[in-house]
Amino acid sequence: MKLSLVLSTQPARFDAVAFKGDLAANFAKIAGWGYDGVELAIRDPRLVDAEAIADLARGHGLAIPAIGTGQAWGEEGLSFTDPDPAIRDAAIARVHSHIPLAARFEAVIIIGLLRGIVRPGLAPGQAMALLVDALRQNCAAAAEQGVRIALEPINRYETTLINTVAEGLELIEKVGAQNLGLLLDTFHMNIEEPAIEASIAAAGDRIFHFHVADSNRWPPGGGHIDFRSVLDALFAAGYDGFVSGEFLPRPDADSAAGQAITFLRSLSPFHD
Ligand code: LER
Ligand code: MN
Repeated sequence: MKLSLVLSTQPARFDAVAFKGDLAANFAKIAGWGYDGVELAIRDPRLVDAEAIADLARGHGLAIPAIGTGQAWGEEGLSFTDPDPAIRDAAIARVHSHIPLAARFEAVIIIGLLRGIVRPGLAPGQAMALLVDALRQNCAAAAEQGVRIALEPINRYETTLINTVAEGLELIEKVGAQNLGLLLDTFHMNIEEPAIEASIAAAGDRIFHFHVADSNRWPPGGGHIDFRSVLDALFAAGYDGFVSGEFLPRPDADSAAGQAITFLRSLSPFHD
């Protein structure tokens, strides 16, 4: 099992990213715990030094399996479904600007809250049409550089658009792009899916990336999700990508990262 941890390249409000800021120190720590990769949360690629990141990744033997884009929503309010076309265009352009970096690191681009939340003044059907249109544009541009895009079903308390795996798969059908798949996150799945394992099986080879946090968004092992059963289902579905930790820094970031890898590796005789 290849494990990674979410790391933000800039300070950010989103609290389930345990590591923010000082990139060099965080890469060293993440490698030191024994993780195999770093998932980067990047608000704007113009703010990062790609060479420095490549050097750090190479120096520590860490892969960069995924790039998260949600901070452009959280910090700047960009979204695919904003009633203002200028904001929608800026969101689409922002994703386009991640493509060269994703191609360089062979990372998937994550679409989480950048899809937005249906705003007053926009009917749900209109929001869905805007989302389909934005994803078609992003997927076409990404395909030219061999990059894949992973849309994350997110629980109902954070967005009104695409809460479940079934809705995600329906959206993929509508978009009709081979390089569009899903990022499944056990925290959201625990809230929205009838049975996590069955939904993983339904998503099958459309699972492009995987986030782990426990039922309370604490590190795996801190809540009541049966991770052995969930990981069994994930690997039975043929998934061979990274299992990426995105959890609250409880009791603190370092302890959470250490506990997560110890717990997940304790399952690894079944998932090596
Ligand atoms: C991001 O990966 C995520 O899981 C969301 O909860 C962001 O709000
Ligand atoms: Mn997530």
